[in-house]
Amino acid sequence: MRNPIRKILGFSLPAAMLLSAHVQAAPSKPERKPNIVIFLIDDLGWRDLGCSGSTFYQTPTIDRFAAGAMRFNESYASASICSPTRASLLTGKYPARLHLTHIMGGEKPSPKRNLKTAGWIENLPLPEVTFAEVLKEGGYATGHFGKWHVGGPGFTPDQQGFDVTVDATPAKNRQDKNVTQLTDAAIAFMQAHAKEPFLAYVCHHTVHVPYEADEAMTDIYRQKAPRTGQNHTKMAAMIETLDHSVNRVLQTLDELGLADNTIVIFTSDNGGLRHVQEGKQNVTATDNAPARGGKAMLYEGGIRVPLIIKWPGVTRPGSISTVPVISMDLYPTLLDMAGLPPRPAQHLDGLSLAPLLRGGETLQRGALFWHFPHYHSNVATPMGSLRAGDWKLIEFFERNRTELYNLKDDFSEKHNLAAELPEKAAALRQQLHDWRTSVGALMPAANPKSPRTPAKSAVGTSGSKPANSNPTP
Ligand SMILES: [Ca+2]
Repeated sequence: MRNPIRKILGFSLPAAMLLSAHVQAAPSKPERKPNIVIFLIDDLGWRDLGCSGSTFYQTPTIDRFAAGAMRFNESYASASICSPTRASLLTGKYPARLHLTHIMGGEKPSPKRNLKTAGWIENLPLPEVTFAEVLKEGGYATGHFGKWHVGGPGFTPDQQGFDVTVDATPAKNRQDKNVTQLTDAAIAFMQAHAKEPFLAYVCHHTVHVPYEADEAMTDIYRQKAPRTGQNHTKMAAMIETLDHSVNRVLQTLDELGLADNTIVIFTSDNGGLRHVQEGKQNVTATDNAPARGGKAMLYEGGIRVPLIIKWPGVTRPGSISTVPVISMDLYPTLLDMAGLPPRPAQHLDGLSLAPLLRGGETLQRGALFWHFPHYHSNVATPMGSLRAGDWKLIEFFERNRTELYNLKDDFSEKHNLAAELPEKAAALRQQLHDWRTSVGALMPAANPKSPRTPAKSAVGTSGSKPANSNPTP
């Protein structure tokens, strides 16, 4: 048989040389690292978007964005309140491992409480290497816009890898939780760094209390608010304003010609707040149904959050993952997507979601854990939890009591199976205790000033002082 190559060239070349000649003939452009935009929303519940089932809130931009991205239907926050989730996301570690398990300014020990709250740190230690520091080292311009809440003076975003940090200026009569101001700053940053890879970490203060919204927009929702369920008109207006922010940022990426090389992530720091005091009334802030509970609780409503990721050219538009994932997974995921080597000594508790974003269906992980050894107003007492497969166990430390649910059969956590399945409950409880020991979690102590003495076994032995405690206000 005649060699077709020889026929064309008049002489024969080894195949490898031909391949090499071909590659050299068409040099590819040097690959530019993808830009990264992360929206971290405050207190936005898992069902507070049109694409996740809300019929009252209007989020056309985020819904359209989700239709072109991957949505994680079983996404969790690392904690049911702000600061621990934020610290966890930045470091890739469980809040319990960081000993940053409560909010800045959280409830201190009180003689009225049954347990003496565990110690915690309020300032994320500077030796923690945040994902921003790694991206900065990797050549990224890094900007932080909005809420920080993991450290006071000396522990600010510029100390943790952000070149630029802009927070909102509190202003009288503001109508939008400073969403417009922060969006303007993020857009100016993206425009200024359009020619180099950038990370824009947009941490809106919305939709946290106090509720502030444009009156005309609120009025439109007043006309159509249902009597029950999601019906808070200012919340609806705040969510619409948030949608406008996302729209402006995505439009800017289009205008700069960067949309095809920008990873966009949208998520929240904890579940939706269920009730808010307005005057003498306790009204519905948002409704996480069919999930039970809300912010500060370890029921699904307190820890389930939206997570939508668009990795252009990789994620299949409109795809949905049902693998349980958690805030600290974002750190190794970001390094993976940016083509940077992992930092396994840092993001100890996170797993890269890149395999799922590429279309895979599993992650090699046994269970997810939560630890809240504190009190939070009248909503939360000290507790811990784990999810393993379809099983969910919550341990309440005050009463030394557990609740066990099968989320597949009972997503709303209505039927406590702890008494029915004592062996299952005991095994999961042991798994939770073993995990606490493995991460050095701090436990509440008995409160000698309390009129009631808690059951002894509910109180931990890990001590109540954080080992690396830094000054707390
Ligand atoms: Ca929050």
